[in-house]
Amino acid sequence: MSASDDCLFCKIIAGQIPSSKVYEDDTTYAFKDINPKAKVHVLVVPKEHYANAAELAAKDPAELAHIVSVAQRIADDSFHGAYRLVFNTGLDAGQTVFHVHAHVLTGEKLDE
Ligand code: D5M
Repeated sequence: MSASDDCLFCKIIAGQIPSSKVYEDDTTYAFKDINPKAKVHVLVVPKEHYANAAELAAKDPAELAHIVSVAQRIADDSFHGAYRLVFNTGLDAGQTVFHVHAHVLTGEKLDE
């Protein structure tokens, strides 16, 4: 699936809405969350539009694995490789943007 016209994160990836970029490669984009819940809070997204983690896992599992490796790299650079990875999936789990994104929380010791 390609960019969705009314998707906030597709617009961020396309540079139509500004973001604080942390990492980018051919398939993946990472940027600082606008409402950080940890000292370092980065969103890692595939450039292709998938609604949620389950859809990404079904259609492009290699990209899902790549997102985990990008999260690891961010945590290696920020906090000796320790991090929390969250995919909110569905309205009732708090998903507000329906372009799959991994929340990478790191940069400090996290509450249990
Ligand atoms: O997470 C959606 C996340 O997206 C939430 O933590 C805020 C963040 N967000 C929303 N708009 C922006 C922009 N413009 N830049 C950076 N971060 C943003 P969810 O899991 O869907 O609740």
